[in-house]
Amino acid sequence: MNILSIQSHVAYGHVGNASATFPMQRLGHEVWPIHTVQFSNHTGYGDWTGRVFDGQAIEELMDGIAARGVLARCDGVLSGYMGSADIGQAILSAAARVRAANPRALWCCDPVIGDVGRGVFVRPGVPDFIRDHAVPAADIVTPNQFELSLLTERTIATTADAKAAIAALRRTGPRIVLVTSLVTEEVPADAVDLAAADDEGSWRVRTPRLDLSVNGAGDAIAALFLVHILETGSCRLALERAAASVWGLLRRTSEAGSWEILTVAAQDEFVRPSRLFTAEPF
Ligand code: PXL
Repeated sequence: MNILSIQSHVAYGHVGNASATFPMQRLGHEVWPIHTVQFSNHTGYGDWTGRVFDGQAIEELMDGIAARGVLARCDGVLSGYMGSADIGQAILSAAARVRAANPRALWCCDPVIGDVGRGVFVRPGVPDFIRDHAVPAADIVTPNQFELSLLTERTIATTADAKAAIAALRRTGPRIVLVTSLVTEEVPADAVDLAAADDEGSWRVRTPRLDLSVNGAGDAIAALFLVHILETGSCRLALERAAASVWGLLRRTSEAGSWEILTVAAQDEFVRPSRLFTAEPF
């Protein structure tokens, strides 16, 4: 398959395209990465160098790819960290161009806004753009709990709250929602849930909580979830596979005491996860 992946890139470490591209390639897919920013390292370090590209830079690359006559062969669009609302517009138009060329292509939008520990870490204007324009147009969205809560303007304390928020988000447009980290009152203190829903139902995978704080894992989950949806057509299988691979990746990262996820060293986890998880109805 061919996946157009429009997100940030870092030279050092693994977030954005530097987290998402290789797992998809390792699973045998062609990736067409377009970078929305090119930074030295992720913003969690507090300082970095590099620059944010603009919407025009992305349009130019889309024009060049379209000129190769290959857009009809694009099976999926993956988007993540936007950098600015102007880049968001360019992503929206890129997804529309792919869909016009291949109506079966799916757009998976990872609504990168922030997380529970760090709060909002994107520029002003980006969260509103994501809520009002990107999410409604996407086929698949992959918020973490913080982003789900912000996008739906709901407090998520219980499983019922989470289910209601997922349903509310699906009503705004996307057919499939994956919540990449869910900690509600019902989740044991030593666990983290992932939950996914589509027209057929909703499922949950419970993984042992790992004691680490790294960036870029959500970017890998969204990438893996999209390719497994494209491969299997099953939300439930895609949830199980993406959860197992990223849990294995994080376990290896935690054991190594690494500050960056071990995207390369733990690559076998993408193909044959060391531990499997079974999804339950949610
Ligand atoms: O993982 C999300 C992400 C994406 N892109 C950049 C980031 C982060 C999180 O820190 O800094 C540049």
